[in-house]
Amino acid sequence: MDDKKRIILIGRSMAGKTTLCQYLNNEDLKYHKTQTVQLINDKVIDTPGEYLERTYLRGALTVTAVDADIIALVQQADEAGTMFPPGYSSTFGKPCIGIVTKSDLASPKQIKDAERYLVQAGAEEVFVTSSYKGSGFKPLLRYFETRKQESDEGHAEGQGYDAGNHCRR
Ligand SMILES: Nc1nc2c(ncn2[C@@H]2O[C@H](COP(=O)(O)OP(=O)(O)O)[C@@H](O)[C@H]2O)c(=O)[nH]1
Ligand SMILES: [Mg+2]
Repeated sequence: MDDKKRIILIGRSMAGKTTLCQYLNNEDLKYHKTQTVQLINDKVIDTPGEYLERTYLRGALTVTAVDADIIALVQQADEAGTMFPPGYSSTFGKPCIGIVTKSDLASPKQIKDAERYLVQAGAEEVFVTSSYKGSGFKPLLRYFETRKQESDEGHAEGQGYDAGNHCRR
């Protein structure tokens, strides 16, 4: 039985997705080292920024996201504007969160704007992180924990599908 969560990272090139992916897998291992179950380790699906940036490739994201339990929209904290249209999350019909990356580079106002873009895109919760400073990951892991408990209560059996480690994009 496989009870880990699959989370797909969607965001533009250089937003920090691959770094985040590697960091999350590591943190998950550390956070849960006294327990037998990791929540997301090796279950973070990285995607190329081109899938979001080129309109004709956006369909590929929808297809890749079929294997995911949670959609994570990734927005770099100091990016002016956003690639995510309002209501974008409804494309996927799955729980959607927002992750602001590189908070170490941004002003408080820039971080607020990034959070707002993600909420407008349909993120039910937004997490502000920095992979360089290692900040913001505990609340994210707690979110996955809550999600896992909810699905444990819902149905006992997982799918048994092994997505493997998809960090290397
Ligand atoms: N300052 C800062 N730079 C970061 C952070 N995370 C990633 N980067 C840098 O941003 C660049 C793009 O990161 P990458 O993970 O490859 O982005 P991707 O294209 O979205 O996969 C790299 O040079 C990273 O070192 C962060 O939290 N803070
Ligand atoms: Mg990448």
